[in-house]
Amino acid sequence: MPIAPDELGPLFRTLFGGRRLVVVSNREPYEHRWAQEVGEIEVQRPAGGLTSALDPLLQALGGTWVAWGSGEADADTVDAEGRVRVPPESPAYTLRRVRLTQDDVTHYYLGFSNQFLWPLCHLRPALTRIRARHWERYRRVNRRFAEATLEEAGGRDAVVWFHDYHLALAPLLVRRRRPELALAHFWHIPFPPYEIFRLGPQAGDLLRGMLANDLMGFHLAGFADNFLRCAQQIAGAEIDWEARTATLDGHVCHAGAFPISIDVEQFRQAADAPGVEGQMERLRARYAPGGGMVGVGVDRMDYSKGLPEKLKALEFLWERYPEFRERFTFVQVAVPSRSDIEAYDELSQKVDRQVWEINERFGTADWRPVHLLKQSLPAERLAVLYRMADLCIVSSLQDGMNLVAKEFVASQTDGRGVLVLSEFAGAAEEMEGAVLVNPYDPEGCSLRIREALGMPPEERAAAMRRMQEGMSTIYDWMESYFTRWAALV
Ligand code: ADQ
Repeated sequence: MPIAPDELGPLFRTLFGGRRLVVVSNREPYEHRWAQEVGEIEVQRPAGGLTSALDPLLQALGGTWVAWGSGEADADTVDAEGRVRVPPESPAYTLRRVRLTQDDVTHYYLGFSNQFLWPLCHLRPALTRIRARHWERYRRVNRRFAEATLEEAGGRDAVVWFHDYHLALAPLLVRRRRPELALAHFWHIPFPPYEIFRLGPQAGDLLRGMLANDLMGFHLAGFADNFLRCAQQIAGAEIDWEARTATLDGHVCHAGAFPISIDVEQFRQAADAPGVEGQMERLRARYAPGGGMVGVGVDRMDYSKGLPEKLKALEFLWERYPEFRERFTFVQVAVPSRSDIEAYDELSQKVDRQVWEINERFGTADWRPVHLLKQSLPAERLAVLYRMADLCIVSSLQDGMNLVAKEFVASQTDGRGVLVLSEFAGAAEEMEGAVLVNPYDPEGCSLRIREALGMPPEERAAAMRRMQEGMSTIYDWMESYFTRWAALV
């Protein structure tokens, strides 16, 4: 039975007693910005499955969230300690903002986190930039996060939950000062094999930081195993492979697989809301005015998502199988991401070029094969797009999980659509019913897309049902993570 969102607060209290929850992440759940009108401050909730799922839990428990204060008016809304109570309309917990300078953002965030750790963990060592000042800032900012976390934990017994690759060093800094605290970390991206991770000169420091946790969570068992092997080979930890633990300096860190998911109900309800059928008709009229099938892709503009590879596969499809010209249209939503980094800017230009070439080559007066929307869409609009689509293509070259695959399945309330999914997305391990593809092989991929488009309705519906029935929620994910963690501390 899936756990209801409002059962998580009571579950947490049962598991951890009166201990205070402190969540630590780079991204914050509320951002203050200057509104258009002079002198007005408005609040924005950055979109993201994790922030929207953790926010109600913190509201129920009244803990603290430590994060980078990235909004331009953030500093004007906090007290002298950098704290603000949120949500603004009915304050329930504390948001502790860590203030970063432009140099911090350049070197810690865009530099070490996104030009070293991100490409390394996504098996793209050629894209890494190793710079002493990136590392120096990463260490400094991790120290600032650790100090803020220690202040928020106070003298009380706290449970500290770190998120992601921006904060690999903070756990050790906290552990050294407060050895008795319960510390866990969830790593949202892949953890690479030893042969790749060791390429980083700071691999040992990063691992020692992470090993200070009681629990290191990953999406897949394979990532947890990679982490343990690195801990053994690089940091010299002692590994118990059966129990999946790494012991270093007398401290035991457990590694486990916790595949994340989404708020399934939210997407299902948005896809089934009143008025959606009219919206779907309008979308179809816009994208496939002559009828025919519509495919969608929804990705951040990131090289790990395999956008050029997806477009190449589509190009092969229209080239080799002309029957799909004017009968199959593709809508790619690609939200700009990290555009200050050269590799991302180049990718964006490459994708523009490819789309232009495909449209020049196969387009007609009445039909455009690919519609590229470089914008962010609210979850409700994504749900309508997902439900309308006959096909969704997720072509990641490497992906921790990939939530788009799950959002598409949750929104397919008519069971008409087919999920074409890269075998290199974590989601492929659990989504039985998806048509698996290898995005490095565009010709093979185009054949699989062709098969998917030709799949009879009963077969599509059965595959979709299988995936829908097998899908857990983000609340189940938290339940299993907390249950495991509580058993260790
Ligand atoms: P991401 O790399 O961001 O997350 P993903 O899991 O696909 O990748 O999540 C992207 C999210 O952004 C989805 O919820 C999607 O709806 C949203 N999104 C994408 N394009 C959008 C657009 N144009 N408009 C609005 N929303 C858009 C990292 C890891 C993943 C892992 C997650 C969670 O890289 O592997 O699944 O964290 O742990």
